[in-house]
Amino acid sequence: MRIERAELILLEMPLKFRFETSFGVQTKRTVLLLKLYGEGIVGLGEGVMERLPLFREETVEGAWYLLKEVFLPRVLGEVENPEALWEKLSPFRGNPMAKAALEMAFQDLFAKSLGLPLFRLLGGVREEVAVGVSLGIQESIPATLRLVEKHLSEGYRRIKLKIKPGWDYEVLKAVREAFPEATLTADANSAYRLSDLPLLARLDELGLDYLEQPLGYDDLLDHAKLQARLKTPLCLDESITSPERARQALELGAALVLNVKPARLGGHGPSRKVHEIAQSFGVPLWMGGMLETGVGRAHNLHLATLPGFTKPGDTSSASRYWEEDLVEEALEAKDGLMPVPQGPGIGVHLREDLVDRLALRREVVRA
Ligand code: OSB
Ligand code: MG
Repeated sequence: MRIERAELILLEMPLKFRFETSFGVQTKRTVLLLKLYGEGIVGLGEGVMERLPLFREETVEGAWYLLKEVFLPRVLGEVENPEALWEKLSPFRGNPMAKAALEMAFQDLFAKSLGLPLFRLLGGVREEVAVGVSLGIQESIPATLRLVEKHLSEGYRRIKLKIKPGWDYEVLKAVREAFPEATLTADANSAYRLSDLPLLARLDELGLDYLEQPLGYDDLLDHAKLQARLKTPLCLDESITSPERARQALELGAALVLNVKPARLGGHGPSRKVHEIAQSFGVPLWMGGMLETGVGRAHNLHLATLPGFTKPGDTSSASRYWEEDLVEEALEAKDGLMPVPQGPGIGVHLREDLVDRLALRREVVRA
């Protein structure tokens, strides 16, 4: 299966909720969609980089440039399987989000060419994925309690609250007191320093399942120092950008849990390596999210069927995020379980009418 042609599409999707984190407020997603064509089949990928480098360093414009001018010209008409694609991309350093958009679209195309659902190719072992929700910073504690109650009653299996300095211990304590049995976690998106140890140590009394990325977005060492002082397991997200970084994090003791986002790791291939490394350390995984449309979320669900994903992920129902999703299939959780779309590849189909309506820019690249 060779890629004959590619199309890059930039579009904007309004979010149904205001999503506040320690690094900013999001009210819409900027989506870089990638379509790969070969033998009459289409493979789909989604970039999760944003306009501004507030989560990691990559940006939409940087990824657009790299895909159009560097990565696509090297793989179009050239590569026949995912291994050959990694080989072509391997000289280029970093930029895992841009590489992932291409790698994941190609994995979809490749699985479709074999007539297999992607999870079969990846080594998945289940057909549904346990999920929780990631809730942004709210205007008050009562508003947070109402939101947590709503999502627990919808069946979500874990509540993750975004925290930042000044919005941490009190809100988590209130939620813990109101819902003593809930599986509760907190995600700081790098808002703290090691010198915040006194505050972070107080979180130990709240029975969090884990604390996600409290320190620097690229840090391992300080997380290891912090983990040595906390009972609460640390989970790394931003800091894990490759299998090597995952191995180093686990060797250092910088985390006891990992958040896997294939779009942050360079795609499904590198994510499977992270899975293997985590298994060898006995470290549990869960599937993260970047507010993806149905394209990226379908990819995430397929990967989350691997055996090491033992904690509930962030792939919650499409109807939480969007009035209209980019795909025809409704990706909805029932009882906190997301069915994995069946059918070849990622098993979802683009709503071309909606893409046409929302597209801000499109570009075709040929072999
Ligand atoms: O840190 O996990 C994160 C969304 C955008 C950027 C970073 C993160 C998130 C989320 C939301 O937590 C996960 C989702 O619902 O897709
Ligand atoms: Mg996170």
